[in-house]
Amino acid sequence: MQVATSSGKYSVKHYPDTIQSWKKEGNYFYFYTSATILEIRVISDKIVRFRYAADGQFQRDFSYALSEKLEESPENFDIREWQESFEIYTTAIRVFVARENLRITITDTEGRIINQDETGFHWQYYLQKGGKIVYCTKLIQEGEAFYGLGDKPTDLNLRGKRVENFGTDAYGYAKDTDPLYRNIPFYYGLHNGIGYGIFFDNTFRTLFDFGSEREDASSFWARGGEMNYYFIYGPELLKVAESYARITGTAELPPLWALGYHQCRWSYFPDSRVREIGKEFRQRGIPCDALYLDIDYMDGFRCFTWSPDGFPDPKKLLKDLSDDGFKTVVIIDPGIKVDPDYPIYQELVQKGYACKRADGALMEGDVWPGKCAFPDFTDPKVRDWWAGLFQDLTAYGVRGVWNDMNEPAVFELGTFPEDVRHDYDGENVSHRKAHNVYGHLMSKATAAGLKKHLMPRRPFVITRSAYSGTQRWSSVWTGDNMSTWEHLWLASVQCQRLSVSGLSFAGSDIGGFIGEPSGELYTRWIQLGAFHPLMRTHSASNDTGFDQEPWSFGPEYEAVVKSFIQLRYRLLPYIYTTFWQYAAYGTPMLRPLAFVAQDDPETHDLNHEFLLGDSILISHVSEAGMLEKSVYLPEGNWYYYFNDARYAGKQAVTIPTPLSEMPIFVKAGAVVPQYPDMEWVGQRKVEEMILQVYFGEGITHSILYEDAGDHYAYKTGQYNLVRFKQASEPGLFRLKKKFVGRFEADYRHHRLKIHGLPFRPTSCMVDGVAHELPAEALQAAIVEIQLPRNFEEIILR
Ligand code: MIG
Repeated sequence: MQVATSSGKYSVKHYPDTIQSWKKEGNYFYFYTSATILEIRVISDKIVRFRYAADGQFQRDFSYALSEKLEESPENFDIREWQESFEIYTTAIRVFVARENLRITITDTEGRIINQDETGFHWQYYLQKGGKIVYCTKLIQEGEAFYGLGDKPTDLNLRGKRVENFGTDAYGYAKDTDPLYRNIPFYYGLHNGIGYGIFFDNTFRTLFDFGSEREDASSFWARGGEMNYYFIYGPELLKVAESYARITGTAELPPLWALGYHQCRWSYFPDSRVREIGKEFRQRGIPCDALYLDIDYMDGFRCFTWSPDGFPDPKKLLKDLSDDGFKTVVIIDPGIKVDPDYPIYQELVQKGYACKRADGALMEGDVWPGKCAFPDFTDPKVRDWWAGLFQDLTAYGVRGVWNDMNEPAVFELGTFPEDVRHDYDGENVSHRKAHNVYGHLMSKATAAGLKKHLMPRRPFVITRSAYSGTQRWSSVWTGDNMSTWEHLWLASVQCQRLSVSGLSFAGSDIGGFIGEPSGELYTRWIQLGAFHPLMRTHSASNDTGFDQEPWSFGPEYEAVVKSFIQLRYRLLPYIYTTFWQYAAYGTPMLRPLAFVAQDDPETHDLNHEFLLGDSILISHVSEAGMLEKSVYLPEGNWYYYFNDARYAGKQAVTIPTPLSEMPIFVKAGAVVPQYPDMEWVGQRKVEEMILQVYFGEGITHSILYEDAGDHYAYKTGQYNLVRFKQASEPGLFRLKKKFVGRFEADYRHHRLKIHGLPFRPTSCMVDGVAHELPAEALQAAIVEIQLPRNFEEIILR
């Protein structure tokens, strides 16, 4: 790779020479070559960090990505010396460091190669900009597939591609556009059934090549900073995801309403239009929880103000909306209008909180408000100040904040020039180093402010730009997509990719942001969106007056759209449980099939099929006029959601796809908890928790997590974790239930709906006592039984 320098002589690559000495300090190992140092830190039996000082000294060990509580558990590790190498070993892996050139080979305890350097660590001087370009190059193993890296709009498997992280306002991006908004320098490798991950924690522009430059080599590099990566062994890909979350942190539980349906537009204006939209939802009985105000709600696009003409009485508006069950989310951009009469601008400049150019001039650039200055979110004082600004918004009743344009985007320039200075928590760096964390830190400050001022309510934040770790405080959406079938496909791969990149709480602008979808496209998109952790329609059809609401395409489409939004609400307990798994363990909510069945190579290149949570498989319809679809089912048995037909896995099956259906399958043995119909979260007390139970032979575990859906009482034990175990056999259905926790749910009973019983039961025992049921109930296709909430076991035979 040649660097854009004026003279070729700068592009010489330097490689480490022989190890001359080494030392061990606790769980840190240091290897010294004549001019460079390699540090290896054992974090756990499966997580090891590599840091390479090409300068012969390490930089400040500081990261915006890391969870504050990165727990080390290095146990039973040590080092052995061999003639050719050093071997650091744990109970799960062996890391070999070649004496000759610091090349790394990592194997499992049986000696199977997990990951191996090709040329390994190397660097180039970057004379024009300063510092070094730092590289690491590895061998691609046979059949290796690569995943991860945030929002790249391309096939899930990145083999053969090169991608780049440099947050960009990618209005109307297309398939393969790169870079996009997010900067997630984390990828997975999968070969021979072995999965691992590499998190390259470097905030400069980073690049990753998976065999595009040279077929058998993968590389990652950064235009500055240090070679600093975490190696994570699985071997299960989902375990790698969980370890990545251990490093970069997990999300907090959102308010339950945030998992409902969101309606957005650029812009609903004025307030009367917002009220109309709200009324339409309620009159038509289409569930909806969140309404968004895009930039026009502000006074001349001044953040933290309200348009006196359009929104003269925001408090009243938000109160009325709230009485109708709507939570209001408002947009806040980073650009602060240069206006001497605008108090926030005055403070920003007087306090010295705005970003400055290298020579001290204010960093000014045009965005929506015209000329703007920009807070330096890399300064902790600025983040505190910013957090404080949310006091008034929350007092008006705002329940969520939407951070846009935070790549950061500037109209004439694209983004900030590289000379712009940033505090970077005391380090004082140029924009080259701070660019990829600007949106990450803006959303961090926003979330901190919202959390503080909404207390005891839970905040909801959605951001466009992100770095590794943003999941700790914000959700994301895929940005300015288009109303095309290709973009529907992209939305699916992007949300899956974000999910395995730590950012599960993601969605796309349903129907497409730019352009006008047909009723069919909108409907197919709603169907997919119903299974994305964040479900939001958004569009930019401001000038054309085109509407993009669930009822905009006529009654035939409206009916299907409504049925899928209703299904979303019925599934809320299941989706919330899946979110809890993500919040507790970092398990991705959307799981590409390669992550569910990594031993089955058929799954490695599947782009448009995924599991939401443990039991629901989705294969969305992504072409116009598609009347049937071939769906690959991984190992196990699967029920087609709409008719309970049962299919064996490890094969492709063809499913009819009338507009009213999309291939949805439920894993045999699963218990899927459901709510009764509701139009918004908190509309009324939940009277029963429905348990959709799918007969499956053998033992299957399912869970239900529940709490108040808001506030923090769950942190002190006010939650229930309900565990189901189905242990059925031919001629016998048996479901056991256990729970821990002390949350008092509103409902008193469960309604079991047992699907797919392969026999006609004649008796029903509940907790050891015969439970009388009318013969018709027992003989029905779906056996329906109401049981007290505290039942522990049911047996049908
Ligand atoms: O330059 O606020 O991605 O969702 O509606 C466009 C107006 C600015 C871009 C966001 C989009 C939002 C729009 N914004």
